Amino acid sequence: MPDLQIIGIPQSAYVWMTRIACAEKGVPYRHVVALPHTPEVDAIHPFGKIPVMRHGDVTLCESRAIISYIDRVFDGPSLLPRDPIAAAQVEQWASIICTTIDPLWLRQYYAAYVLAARGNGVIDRARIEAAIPKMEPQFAVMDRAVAKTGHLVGDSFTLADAYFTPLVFYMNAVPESAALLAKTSHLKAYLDRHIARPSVQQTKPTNLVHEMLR
Ligand SMILES: N[C@@H](CCC(=O)N[C@@H](CS)C(=O)NCC(=O)O)C(=O)O
Repeated sequence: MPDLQIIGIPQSAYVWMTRIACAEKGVPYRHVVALPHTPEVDAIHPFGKIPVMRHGDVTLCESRAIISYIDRVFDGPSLLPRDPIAAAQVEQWASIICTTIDPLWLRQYYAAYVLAARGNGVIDRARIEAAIPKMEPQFAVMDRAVAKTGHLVGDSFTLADAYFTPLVFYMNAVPESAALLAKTSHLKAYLDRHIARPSVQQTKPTNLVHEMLR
């Protein structure tokens, strides 16, 4: 079997999700650290986003497509339940996380810290203040979603949790969202539980971009 490469920086939530999926399945891979819009990424993703994957002659982009390929090609436990309804519910949450949660929590809110760290160190407070009132109801929805079992679907760790845990981790890392998280009944406990998972610990990024502001 040729060498499997997961390409992208470890701080990317989508690279992290993909690496959690590999670790859960026990699939060995080489992590090639590369920023978005660099030649090895642009060669695979039409819009230069990470992660991208190489496996012999096979190249793929988009975390969900990469994880789907790895799940079918390699042996090991799947993060998708066998039950079709539960599997569809996992896909439903993964889609909601990518299309609704991530654009607000990471791209709008956490990006204020990333942009400050990469720029002049000044945090755009208006960007944060605009995001927080929109985040509050989403935190409440996600708090309810994990209330019953501590998982998004069923009572075991699925791909939905592999997609969600990195986002909650980032929310706990910066002050306004950490304060929101501290007020939740279940979401902080959800993070504490899943962050301790070996697959999550083994792949957890260090040198977080916002830490450069301290
Ligand atoms: N839908 C993509 C999202 C990937 C994504 O947005 N990656 C970010 C890093 S976390 C990126 O490459 N951003 C650069 C850009 O959007 O130009 C996936 O599931 O892989």
